[in-house]
Amino acid sequence: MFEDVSRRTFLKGSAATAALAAAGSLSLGAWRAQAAETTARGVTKQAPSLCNGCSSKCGLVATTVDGTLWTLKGSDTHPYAKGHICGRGHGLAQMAYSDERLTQPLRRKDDGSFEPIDWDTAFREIGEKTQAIIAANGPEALGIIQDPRPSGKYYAKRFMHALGSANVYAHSSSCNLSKESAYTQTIGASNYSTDFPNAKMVMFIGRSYGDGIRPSSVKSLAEAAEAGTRIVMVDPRLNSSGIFATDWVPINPGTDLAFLLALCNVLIEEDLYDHEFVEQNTVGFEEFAAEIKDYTPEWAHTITDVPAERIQELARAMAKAAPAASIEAGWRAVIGCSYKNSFDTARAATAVNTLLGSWGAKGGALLTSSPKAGKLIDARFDDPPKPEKPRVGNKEYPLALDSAGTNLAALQAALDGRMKGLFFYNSNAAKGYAQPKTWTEALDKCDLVVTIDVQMSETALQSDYVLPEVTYLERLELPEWIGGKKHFVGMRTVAIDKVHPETKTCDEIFNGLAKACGVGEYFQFTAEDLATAQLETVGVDIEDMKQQGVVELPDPAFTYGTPKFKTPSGKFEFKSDAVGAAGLNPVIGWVERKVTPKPGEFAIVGGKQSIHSHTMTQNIEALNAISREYHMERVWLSAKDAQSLGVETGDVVEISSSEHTGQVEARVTQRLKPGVVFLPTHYGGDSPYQTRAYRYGVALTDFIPFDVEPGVGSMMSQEVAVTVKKVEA
Ligand SMILES: Nc1nc2c(c(=O)[nH]1)N[C@H]1C(S)=C(S)[C@@H](COP(=O)(O)OP(=O)(O)OC[C@H]3O[C@@H](n4cnc5c(=O)[nH]c(N)nc54)[C@H](O)[C@@H]3O)O[C@H]1N2
Ligand SMILES: Nc1nc2c(c(=O)[nH]1)N[C@H]1C(S)=C(S)[C@@H](COP(=O)(O)OP(=O)(O)OC[C@H]3O[C@@H](n4cnc5c(=O)[nH]c(N)nc54)[C@H](O)[C@@H]3O)O[C@H]1N2
Ligand code: SF4
Ligand SMILES: [Mo]
Repeated sequence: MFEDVSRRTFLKGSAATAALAAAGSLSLGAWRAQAAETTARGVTKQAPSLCNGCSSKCGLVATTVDGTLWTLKGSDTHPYAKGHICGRGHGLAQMAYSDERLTQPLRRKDDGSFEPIDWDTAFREIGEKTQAIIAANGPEALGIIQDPRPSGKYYAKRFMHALGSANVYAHSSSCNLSKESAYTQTIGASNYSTDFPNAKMVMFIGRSYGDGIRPSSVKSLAEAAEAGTRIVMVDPRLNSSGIFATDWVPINPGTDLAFLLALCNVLIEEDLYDHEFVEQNTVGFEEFAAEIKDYTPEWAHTITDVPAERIQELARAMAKAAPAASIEAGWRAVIGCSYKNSFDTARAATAVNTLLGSWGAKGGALLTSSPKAGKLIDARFDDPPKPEKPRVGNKEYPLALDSAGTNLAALQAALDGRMKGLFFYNSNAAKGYAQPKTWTEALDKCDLVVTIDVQMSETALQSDYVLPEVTYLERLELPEWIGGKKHFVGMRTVAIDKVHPETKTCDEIFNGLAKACGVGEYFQFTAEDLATAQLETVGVDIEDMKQQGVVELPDPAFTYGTPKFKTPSGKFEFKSDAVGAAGLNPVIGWVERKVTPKPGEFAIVGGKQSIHSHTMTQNIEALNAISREYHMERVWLSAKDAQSLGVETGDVVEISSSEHTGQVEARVTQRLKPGVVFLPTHYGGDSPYQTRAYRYGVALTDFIPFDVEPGVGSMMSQEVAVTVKKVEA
């Protein structure tokens, strides 16, 4: 429950969010004086919400003074926040008050500029154009792409299905699609977690809790390090989780699959694997063992540049620590969407865990369950009929996780004229999901492009209509169901007063669009109506939810022990018929990355920075200012390569690929493997409406040729080689 807070609580609040109310920078003394004055003057309130800074959607509590945001604090009860939100979570709150927000609907003119229009006109024109596309090409010529948000994922799907189209896509092809698709084939679940409190050894394959932050993950890693757990980071770069690691294993980018197969080779050839687990719980072991016979540590060394003895030592140590040893599940980078072999790299990671017998073991790799709402009785919430035709892309990319699909299939369909109308919700696909030039070409060919956003993103910039949503702190959304060892439900409530009168909430926008498109009968309720009904099914009163923000649901009674693998065989699948049917090797085995840098070229890898999210935060005033202060946009070069190129920190270098040439300052470091350059992924904006982000730094997506991972549909975000040279001053 949130009672009104005292002045003391304010003084404990974060300086980052205080900067929202206090324009410009203040000394602590001046800020305290202003805090005291403001709180004495106004009415203070607290309300819970969920951060929108990334897919973690951490719980938070917003404190307002007279309806304006004053401070944010991480929710104590939210399982990902555990009392904290990260720097992005604080900074993102500035979005509500940004001077560069979208404040009214816009229509693009022939010359590419935008003119404000009213909502009725926007809805009417979009409705007419949508209906014209359906009449001429059928509903399958329409699609929607969204980065799943609690209300967004529900309304996007309902809207498309009501129109008769199955073309609903998440952002995943540029995030975790290969991983989630691979795990679905091997373990029958799209993700798993590490039992950190009991683990003896954990290996990270290109995943950094210290950069790609979730507060609870950072906490569990720090505690494991404190407890003496052996923590191995396999990464061409010593990432910011390095302070918690016992081992850094620098590796050639895109070769992790060879490393993992060699670990398996040692475990099998030296007979260090868990025979009982393998016999009782797996299929295809014989074929797998035959497949990897030649993938010796010596073989892997020639590909990965990791010494054979190091691979042997790591495999033996994992076996010794088993079953309290595992490969951590990863997220994006190498197993998520980066290479032609990302899918098999992810499969191989789960194979290691299987040989160690760590599934369901204390200290091992855990499969947990998730809660969901029960069946709703009210007929208003009944689903629209299932669309007749399957989603575009299902045939070409049959391994893509069903709940995500691959938006790149929609892009390909737009290029060849099958897709005529695209909607985007909370998604900057045109800058983040594949080569931007290819997106531009595809969007140019569409008859209708509609983007629902809060700022003028690169995708909005290329849309016919731009619809402004209120920011996350200004809206109530559908409940967010959170799984794990315990179950929770969280929710956004209206935490701050609406800032711009002509902005609307997600449900208002989709209800308006649906009505204009002639399918309003499926949208006869508000998000609050539906949230109330969904919460009732689990015995939670929405008024309690509005107070608490996060509620723990009945204990799912998690127990250790071999989990049920929801695969076709009911077992771990070293060999999968579905993978074979998709044209890939049914058995987990070696696949080479598509592009291997030649002598004189560099591999380029990207990665998160703790204070930014994707493209969304680059224009946030406070976060952009921090980036500029610390030159965070710089490309990393290893000391060895810098020396041979004659480059020092602060020098401008030119990076060139087959697709793009860009200039940026260099940061020379010992924390990177020679032959590799590292580019933070949050820079190089192309929207002139975002003046702070515009052309500040360079973007990795610009350098990547458009291509799609076979069978799976990921963007292969690092399949390119670059050259680097110093730009003489
Ligand atoms: N600060 C911040 N945190 C975030 C997000 C954010 O945008 N910003 N987004 C959230 C989301 S949606 C995601 S998907 C996660 C992503 O979380 P991560 O997957 O951890 O993110 P990345 O930074 O892309 O990659 C992690 C590491 O992989 C390394 N790497 C790159 N290529 C290779 C390779 O070929 N092999 C190996 N072994 N390592 C490689 C990089 O050097 C980097 O240190 O972060 C989440 N948290
Ligand atoms: N260049 C680049 N591309 C990337 C990444 C990267 O770091 N850099 N990361 C990759 C990863 S891991 C992922 S998960 C994806 C993420 O993909 P996206 O979710 O598309 O992430 P963003 O690029 O941040 O774009 C989010 C868009 O949503 C808008 N937005 C923010 N808040 C709201 C809101 O409340 N309502 C609405 N309607 N819109 C809102 C933002 O203004 C922005 O235009 O991107 C991938 N692609
Ligand atoms: S990890 Fe940070 S940005 Fe992501 S939801 Fe949590 S607080 Fe927000
Ligand atoms: Mo992501």
